[in-house]
Amino acid sequence: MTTNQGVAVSDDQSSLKAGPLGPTLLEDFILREKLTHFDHERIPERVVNARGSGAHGYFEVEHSLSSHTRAAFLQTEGDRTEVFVRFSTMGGGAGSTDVTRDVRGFAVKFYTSDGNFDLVGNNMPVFFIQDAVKLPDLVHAARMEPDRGFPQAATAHDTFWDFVSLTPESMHMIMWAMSDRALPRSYRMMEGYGVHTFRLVSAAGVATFVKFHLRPKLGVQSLVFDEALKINGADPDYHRRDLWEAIDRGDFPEWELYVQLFTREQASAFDFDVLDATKLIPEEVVPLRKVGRLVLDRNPTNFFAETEQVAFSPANVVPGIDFSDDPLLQGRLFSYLDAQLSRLGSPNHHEIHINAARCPVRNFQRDGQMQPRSPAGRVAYEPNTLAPDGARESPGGGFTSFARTETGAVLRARSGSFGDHYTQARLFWKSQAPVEQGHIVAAFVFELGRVETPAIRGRMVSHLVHVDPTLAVRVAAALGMEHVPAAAPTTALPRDVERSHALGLIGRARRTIEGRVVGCLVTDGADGALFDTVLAAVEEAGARLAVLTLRVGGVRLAKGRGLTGEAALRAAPSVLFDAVVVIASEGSAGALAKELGVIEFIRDAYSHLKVIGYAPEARSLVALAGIEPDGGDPGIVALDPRQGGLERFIRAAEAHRIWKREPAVHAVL
Ligand code: HDE
Repeated sequence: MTTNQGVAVSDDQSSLKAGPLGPTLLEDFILREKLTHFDHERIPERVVNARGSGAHGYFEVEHSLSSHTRAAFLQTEGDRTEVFVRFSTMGGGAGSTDVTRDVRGFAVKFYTSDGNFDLVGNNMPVFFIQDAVKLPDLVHAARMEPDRGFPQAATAHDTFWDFVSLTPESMHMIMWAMSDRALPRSYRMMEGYGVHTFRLVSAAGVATFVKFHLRPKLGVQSLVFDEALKINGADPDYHRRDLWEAIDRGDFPEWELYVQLFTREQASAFDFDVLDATKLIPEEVVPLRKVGRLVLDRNPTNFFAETEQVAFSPANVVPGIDFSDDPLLQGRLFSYLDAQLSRLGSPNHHEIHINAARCPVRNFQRDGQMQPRSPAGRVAYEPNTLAPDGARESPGGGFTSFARTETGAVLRARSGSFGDHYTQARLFWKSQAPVEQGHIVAAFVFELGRVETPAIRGRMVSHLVHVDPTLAVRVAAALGMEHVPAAAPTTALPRDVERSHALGLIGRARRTIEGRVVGCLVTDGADGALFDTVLAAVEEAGARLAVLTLRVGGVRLAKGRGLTGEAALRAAPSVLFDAVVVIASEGSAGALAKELGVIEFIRDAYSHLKVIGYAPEARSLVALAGIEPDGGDPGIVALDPRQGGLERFIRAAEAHRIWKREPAVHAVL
């Protein structure tokens, strides 16, 4: 151990004192250095998207995009590019919980051979606002209220809904934010979207508009709201831990990268504006085209150095990728570098390894705080004759902005083509399955139910009337409003739309338990052979079995074999698992029933619509939890291997949730 000056430290246990009980001496440079460094350990957290988790990986081209872009990393099938990805929540502080109702950040840094390209996206394809000038207002309204300092990481309060109900352009995004998309089961199970329209530019200089999409291989999965509330208490790091553990055990999360490509002519035929970030392009209108896969295969070595110091910016593009005139994107092109200067404190933050390009970086930018480079020579300017080998422009290969003509009067205005705020909100609503619609209603009722000012609630419902009258009626009724407010004044009434299959989750859920976790409660004296078959079946299906025991440590199975548990029941409520199994011994059920948490374990799994498998000996426990074992629910499965119970358990668990059970568990609003 040394000081930061490299001097060996002989004693790191006590400071330097005048006698064992005497005062500490100012001379103790070792103590002062250690405390000073500690006092400065924190850097400002991100002003938004502060809470996040990251991982390293690679992107591999599967279908060349050379026909549309000269971006080097998209040319050759099989080519791999190193990436770092950071997932985040938007609203909470760095120490807030993972499972809040929120949009998730999905930011990818591609370290390409032509420089860094950052795709700084979200898990929803649209955003709350159309113009960057409103971002500070949106974030101030959503965050904890400035006088009281609460609520943390929650939009269920007056200021958020006050702002939103005065901002009709947010209605489409609000529908997404009230849907199950705002409660992802895992970072590994959510989509990513670039949100804005960007441009691809080919070697011949031809531009094509593009939207970026990332689709998780495991399918999109969500939590149910009550489960999410409980997870926040049981494991505030639920998503962070899930990502870390999956990568740690070699279950590498994977996404497919797709693009939607369209021309200016196509864009002008759409009945919305592709420069408006509150709109998406339905897949039925412009299909998705696959480009490659993104794999995360390495956890950070150090959270601060990598995940905290990584600095993304939508302005980081490479030759072959260019911006559009989306006014939200244009504002972002300024904001991110500015935010990094405040957060990382130096114009040299690009030198930190996590931010540094992996290709050569050469220019005459010099000096500044925390400059790690020591460039040789007398020349730090261009043009010059004194450094013939110095940095020079690349007229052929360098970045050139897409040549276009921009005209127009200088003014502060929103384009009339941005004016329809309700049609796509309606499209989203109509594209949801009835179960999903029920969740949206319940989310509005929770959020607006926490709003203290009645006028704000009323104004919000007046927008829902445009989105869909039945939605407004259901929310108003559940909020106890005497009548549904009149529709909000608007100059652009919504049009009727066909549903878009891709916008729902349940309708296109992948039937799989791959990547999920089954919680298996095992008691002393339980049937070891049954346990072995459950373990084998779950692992064969690609999931993980977490063994839970009453006491931390483990149990002794029927024939004396010891089984190590990974957690004690009291530390592992069923909200942490995707499906549960109870293997109890003959006669243990009675004693077990008195154990704190056993009934809740089963009961919660039931009310969160999970699949429950039970050994014959645990049948009475299931009944004690208020569940009818023979009630015809396909998610309550007796694990009798001779009668195909195990097979039925796996098949049922592949559905993730038994949606049909929902009306039996709680009232659908
Ligand atoms: Fe951001 N955003 N944002 N944002 N954003 C930041 O950058 C900003 C927007 C997004 O994991 C900040 O480094 C403006 C849309 C992600 O490090 C800041 C506007 C989308 C992350 C900033 C937006 C995003 C951020 C805070 C309106 C989805 C986290 C600190 C014009 C497409 C990246 C920082 C990470 C972070 C500004 C809107 C995604 C302040 C001005 C739309 C994923 O620069």
